[in-house]
Amino acid sequence: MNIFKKLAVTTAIAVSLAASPSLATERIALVVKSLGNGFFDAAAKGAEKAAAELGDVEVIYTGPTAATAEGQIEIVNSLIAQNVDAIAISSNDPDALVPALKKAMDRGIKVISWDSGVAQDGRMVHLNPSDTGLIGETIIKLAADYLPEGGDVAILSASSTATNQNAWIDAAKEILPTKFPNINLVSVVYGDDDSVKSTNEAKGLIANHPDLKAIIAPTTVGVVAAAQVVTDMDLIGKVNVTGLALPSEFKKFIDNGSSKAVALWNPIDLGYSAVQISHQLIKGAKAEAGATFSLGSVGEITLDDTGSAAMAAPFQFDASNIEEFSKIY
Ligand code: RAM
Repeated sequence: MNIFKKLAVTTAIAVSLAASPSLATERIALVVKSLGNGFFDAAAKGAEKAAAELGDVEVIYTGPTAATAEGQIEIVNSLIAQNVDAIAISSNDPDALVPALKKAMDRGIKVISWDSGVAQDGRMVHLNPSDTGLIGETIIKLAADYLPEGGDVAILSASSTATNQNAWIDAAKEILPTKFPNINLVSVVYGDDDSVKSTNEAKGLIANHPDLKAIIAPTTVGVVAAAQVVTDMDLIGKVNVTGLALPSEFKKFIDNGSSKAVALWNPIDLGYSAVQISHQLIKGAKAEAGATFSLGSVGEITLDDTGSAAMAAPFQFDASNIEEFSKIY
């Protein structure tokens, strides 16, 4: 008899002990497009770094197994049920997440998007890694720099609804005719940030476009898959792979010549900054046009009239520097 009473009391104490520190702790959920992506693992490292600097901040690193909006909606709903203090999301779709994120904001949860945005009414702040137009131009230039005569290029993207890749591809298409008139974009395909699908899409591009000179993959998952295909099919020197790549994952393809150069920004700084912004919103900062947010050791940003801000210019990696950066991210 008493044993049950004792157990109940012990459990109650255990619950209250666990609950009391977490009452003071801010819980910030870092929701990524999908788990198992090295880019997001690096961002999570930065998020942890910010949490450690701020103190009393817990980062919940989470995301679906596949890069879908449906998977993220389920996660957002469960974070609402857990009553987290903030949700910082890299979204698989600009619109599909809005109702769930609105519900979160209605409950007092602060919501930001980072890396890949949601529409303005689904978040308070959006943090771009870099200027969208500049990224669009950079990914084309990376191919054009090694094609003095011009030629056919194709894009292997992430998912067809990814806000960030779609914005970069639109920006690239816009400047192509004026800035790169001899570069011919023959196709855009989607590998969903999934290695197997990206590999198959890269093979399809090569089969369907015999004169293809470059594959541009503005995704760290797609770019590795494409370079592996070019390597395996003995196409090094014929098809140059470029785009946005994580140096630690991509160094071997600069080394083997399947790629001349790629670009990216610092994903650790991006995750770090997302947590810094979330923390300031929790502390009462207002997300309005002209508002300035500190990014801790990274600097600061000022919101434009869409509640967005951009970080630094993308950085280029080639044989001269990829070794050094591959040790960092
Ligand atoms: C992939 C993801 C991410 C993107 C990078 C460049 O890891 O699609 O959203 O920013 O590539």
